[in-house]
Amino acid sequence: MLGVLLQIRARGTRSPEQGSSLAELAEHIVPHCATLRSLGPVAAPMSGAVSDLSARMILDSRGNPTIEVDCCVGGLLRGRAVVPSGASVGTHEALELRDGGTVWAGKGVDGAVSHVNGEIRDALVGMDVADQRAIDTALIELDGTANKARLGANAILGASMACMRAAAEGSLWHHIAGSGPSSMPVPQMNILNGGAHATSNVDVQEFMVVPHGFDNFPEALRSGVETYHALKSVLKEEGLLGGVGDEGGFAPNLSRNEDGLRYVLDAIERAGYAPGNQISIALDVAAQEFCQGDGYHMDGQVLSGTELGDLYSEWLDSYPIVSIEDPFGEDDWESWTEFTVREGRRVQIVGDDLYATNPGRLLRGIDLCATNAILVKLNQIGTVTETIEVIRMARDAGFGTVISHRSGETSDDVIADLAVGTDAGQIKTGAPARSDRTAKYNQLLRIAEQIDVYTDLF
Ligand code: 2PG
Ligand code: MG
Repeated sequence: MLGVLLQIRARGTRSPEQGSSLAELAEHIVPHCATLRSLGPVAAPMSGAVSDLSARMILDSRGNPTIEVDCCVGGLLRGRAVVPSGASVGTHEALELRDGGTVWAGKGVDGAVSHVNGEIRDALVGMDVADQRAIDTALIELDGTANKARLGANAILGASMACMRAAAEGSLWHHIAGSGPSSMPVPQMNILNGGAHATSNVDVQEFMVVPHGFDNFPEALRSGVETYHALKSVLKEEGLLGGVGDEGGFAPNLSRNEDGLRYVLDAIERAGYAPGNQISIALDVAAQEFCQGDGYHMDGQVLSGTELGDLYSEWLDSYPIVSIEDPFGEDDWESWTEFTVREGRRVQIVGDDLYATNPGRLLRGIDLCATNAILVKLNQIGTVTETIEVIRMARDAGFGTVISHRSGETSDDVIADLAVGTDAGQIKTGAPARSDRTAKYNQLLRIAEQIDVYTDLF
């Protein structure tokens, strides 16, 4: 399979007897099933019924409303979760319910909040908080739509994640992993922001550094942070230093997109690291954002999918790029396959908008050899159980798995534990700046005190 070169699967296999963890829960899920109803029984070691569930509106990192859910067991607050929100949102994602109208510029979440405080609370109170599968199945059935449009994926995911947190005794990553493998993920750190996350002229949404050539996570993180600061110096010298984008990376205007690669490469060297050996580059092109009827509008040109793929191949020849996310539009399957067949042995090709963490779309991608990796976002699909199912399916196909934040985030750090507890191998969570981004890195530093497995994936 195309992911072989990346040796992602070499990171360990899972035993079929994995206790009652969420990872094991996913293990039991028949990969091609459309619903969760057919799951086999899973033991629930931690008991306790949900005694209350309640939601409120809080603000995210862009100053937009989002939903926070509290889960009580035995009358005590045991789990709290906040739902993130995207800017470059794929068409195939589960629906994020917003109120519309003029209040909060249409982005209010009063409807989603009232769904949690009403129907969802009524359905979940009394259920065993440790039975994530039953909780998520109840949520899916209660909603009754294919894309969670009735109750809202934000309402559903908030409830699902709050229950997961409430069920965890001790570390969340350990609760997720159970007796299965866990590891510190290699981060993709978005230090130069463009696309929908910045007001610059840069089409490529994310220029990231990937500190893979290190013995442990804290050292890798430090090298990425030092490179972030080095990039600031590089851009300052060039007279290009302005503000930062939504994910904390610098957001300069550039003459052409390739300049972003050049500046990031300069920064890696200036920070004293070996490009390609210690730190490489990853891109999230988010090409759907500049895909129009007549082709891809980049650098003032209109390119076909084949021409855009050729441009990426030139970049691969010239820069230490290990991963390209969303190089083509979300429905341009042909271009994806053409590029992956040609380049999938020398670069990780990640589907984000293409898959939208949706098992059906992932299966199509596996069949078509459209990518060799998937980006995983909890709120694209809407429940914890379905997310872990998708991770399992991807791993079984030999795909790389990258657990991801959204551009609209909060201090909720659940993706750090999810990445570790599912042994995903990679995490994408922005620049090492702004507390909505550093919350995840800081949680990973805490977890690194307990786990030292850090594998060089590239
Ligand atoms: C992406 C994400 C996160 P958004 O495209 O991968 O970086 O952006 O949340 O805006 O979809
Ligand atoms: Mg993306």
